Amino acid sequence: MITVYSDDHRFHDGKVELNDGKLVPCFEMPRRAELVLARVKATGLGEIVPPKPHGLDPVRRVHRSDYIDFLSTAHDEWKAEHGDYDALPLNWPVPGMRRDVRPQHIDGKIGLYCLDVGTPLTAGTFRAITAGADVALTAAALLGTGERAAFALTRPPGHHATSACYGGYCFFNNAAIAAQALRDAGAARVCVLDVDYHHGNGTQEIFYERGDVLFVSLHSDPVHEYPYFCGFADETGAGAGEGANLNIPLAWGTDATQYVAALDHALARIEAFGVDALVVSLGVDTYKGDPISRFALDHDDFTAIGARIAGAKHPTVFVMEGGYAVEAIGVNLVNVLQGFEAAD
Ligand code: SP5
Ligand code: ZN
Repeated sequence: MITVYSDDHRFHDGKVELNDGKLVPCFEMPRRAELVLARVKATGLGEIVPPKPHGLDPVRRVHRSDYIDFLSTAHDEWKAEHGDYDALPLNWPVPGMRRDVRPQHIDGKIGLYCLDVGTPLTAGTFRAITAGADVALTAAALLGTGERAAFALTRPPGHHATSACYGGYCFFNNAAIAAQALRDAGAARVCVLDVDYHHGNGTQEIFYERGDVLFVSLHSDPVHEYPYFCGFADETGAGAGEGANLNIPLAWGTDATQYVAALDHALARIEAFGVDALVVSLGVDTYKGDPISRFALDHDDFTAIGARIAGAKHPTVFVMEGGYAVEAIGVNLVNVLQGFEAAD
C-alpha cells in the first residue's frame, strides 16, 4: 500500500490544551506522525510518496469559503491583537445569542468558528492543514490509478471539523475532502467509515443531507464522551440524506469482541448501501492504553479490524485521525493497514 506523507504537518505544533480543568501539553503532537512514518518504513508497508499540490478548490467543496478565509488569517489577527502565542477561544454564541452579525474582533471570530477550547490554532496551522488536505487528496487520486488502497499519513486530524467550525484537534476535514474528491472523480456513491474512538461530528454534518455519501461511525457513546452533543443512534440523516447516516455508540470498556461485532454491523450496512469507494477515518484511540479514551482494544485487534475492512472489497483510502498513546500509535495504526493487505 502506498503511503502519502508530508513533513509539513510539523508546522502545527500546539503547546497546551485545557484538559480536566488544567493546561496540559497537547495530546495531538508531531511525534504521532513521525512514529507512524517510522513504522511504515520498518514494516516495509510500501512506497512513501509526497503529496501533489491541489490548491484550495477541493477544500472549498466541503468547507465554507468564509471559514477557510478565517483560518488563513486567524493567527496573524490573533498575534496582532494579543501576541505571538497559540490562539484559543473564550466566548461562544450559544442559543439565544446572535450568529448573524459578523464579529470584527478576532476574539469574536474565533468563538464563531471554533467548537472547543482544546484545539490551539498556531502560527503554522494553516500551512500544515493545507499540506494535510493535499495528502488526503493525493491518496484519493491514487485509487484512480488502479491502486486498491492508499494511506494518507496526515495530522492534525480532521473528522471533528464541520463545514465551518474547527475543534477536537481538527481544522480541515481530510476524510470528507477525500470522499468529495472521489465523488468528483466519478464515484457515484462513497462511504466514510469512521473508526476513531470519538464520533466524527464534522463528517456527519458535512454529508448529513446527502444521499450520495454514506457516513458510518463507531464511537464511544456521547452521553459520556466527547463531542457530547451529537453522535447518537437516532441521527439517521435528513432530506435526501435520510438513511445515509449510521451512528453506533459503544459503552466505555468496549473490547475486541464487542467492537468487531459492531464493525460487522457497520460493514453490512455499507454492503446494503452499495458504494464505489470507501474512506476510512482511521483513529486508533480505541487502544486500551490511550490516555484520553476508554476502550480496550489491543495491538492484534487492529490487525483484525483491517482484515474485516478488506472484506468489504472496495477501493479504500485510509485517512489518519486520532490515537494518543504515542509510543504505540505506529504499531496500532500500521497493524490495521497490514491486516487489510494480508486479507487480500
Ligand atoms: C481526532 C480526535 O481524536 N480528537 C479528539 C478530541 C478530544 N478532545 C477532548 C479530550 C478530552 C479528554 N478528556 C478525558 C481526560 C481523561 N482524564
Ligand atoms: Zn478520536
